[in-house]
Amino acid sequence: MATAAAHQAARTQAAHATSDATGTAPGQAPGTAAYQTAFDTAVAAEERIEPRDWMPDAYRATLVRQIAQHAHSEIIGMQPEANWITRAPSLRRKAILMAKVQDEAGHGLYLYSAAETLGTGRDELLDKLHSGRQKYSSIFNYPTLTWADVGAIGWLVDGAAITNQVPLCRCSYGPYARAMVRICKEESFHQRQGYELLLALSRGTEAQHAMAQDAVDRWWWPSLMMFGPPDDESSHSAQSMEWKIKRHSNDELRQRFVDICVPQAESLGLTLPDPDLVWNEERGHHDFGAIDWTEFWEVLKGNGPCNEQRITQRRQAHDEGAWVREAAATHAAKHSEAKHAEAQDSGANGKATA
Ligand code: FAQ
Repeated sequence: MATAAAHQAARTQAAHATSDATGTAPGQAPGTAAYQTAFDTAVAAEERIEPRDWMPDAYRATLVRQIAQHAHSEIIGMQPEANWITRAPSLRRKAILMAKVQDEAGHGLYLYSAAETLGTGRDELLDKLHSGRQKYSSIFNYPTLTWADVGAIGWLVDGAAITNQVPLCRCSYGPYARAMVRICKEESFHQRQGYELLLALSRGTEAQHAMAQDAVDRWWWPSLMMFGPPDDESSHSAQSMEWKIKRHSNDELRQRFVDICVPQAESLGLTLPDPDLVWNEERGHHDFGAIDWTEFWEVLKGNGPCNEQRITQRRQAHDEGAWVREAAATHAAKHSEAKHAEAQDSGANGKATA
């Protein structure tokens, strides 16, 4: 309550400053400084910034960048796993995988909607994705070579996503934080299905165990890269943490993920492909080997194994869906015309009887 009161006071001050043009720094619009104070107070007090609140332009731009990149990752991320739907080894596995891939589409929708609350439409964001002006997560530029890759994605990629995204449930921007609550619940199911799938393979025949190990060998390092560049090369972290968009640095979350995975790998009977992975008593964390950041930056530049395939397939899916978008828009226009006519009719009737 105390924090809400502080925020309210700052807002009142901002409103007052706007009306009498006080609290204005040189070069700022009247009242901007007071709005900035209200914003800073709200962020410091752990209050949520909502779509109609004033926010700095750079805060808005950072959110659009991150949320768009996140949304794009969800929909591009459908491709590697969808590759295995027709070849899932049983009806049960197929049903689970279909549900998971559909969930990813849903996550994309929540996130594009969150970006829309910042004044950036889905068409514009998709256009930027298709023309390479916006990114999606590096992880989805690797191929899914065997059925075990579906398990490795669930365990490691969804596991990394949860580690990164649970703190985003406390992001300072309300719509993004609320979208993340539901997404994280679903990601937990995804992570469990991957773990269970890998466990079945690991405890299966020798060939199945080898397939599971091979998948983990290939997905481990790219999963660590998902958390982004090391802190000293992360251009956005410091500002994003100050704004409480991000709550932890890239390296902190990466370390948390490694510490979570080590005992899970032991339970799975699989080995993480890092000879330098060792418990450090002093730090209370696992030390781990050097990440190949050259590979990460190359993937970001478009030179990963599947970059071209992923974006080509995405553009094709978008073009093939044009008729659905047109039909939906026509239906919505007819529906709104009918509603409008109905409202006019009842207005006219109301006047006639008055
Ligand atoms: N891939 O300054 P930072 C999922 C870029 S969802 C590509 O550290 P920031 C679910 C970054 O954009 C996975 N680019 O950046 C699923 C920036 O470039 P820019 C996606 C990356 O934003 C599972 C530059 O490097 N999750 O997996 C990556 O502070 C299975 C400098 O980096 C999210 O998007 C990367 N990995 O921190 C779906 C979570 N890392 O924009 C289907 C939300 C960094 O200046 C199947 N996002 N870059 O040109 C975040 O938490 C943050 O944006 C980070 C990056 C942590 C990813």
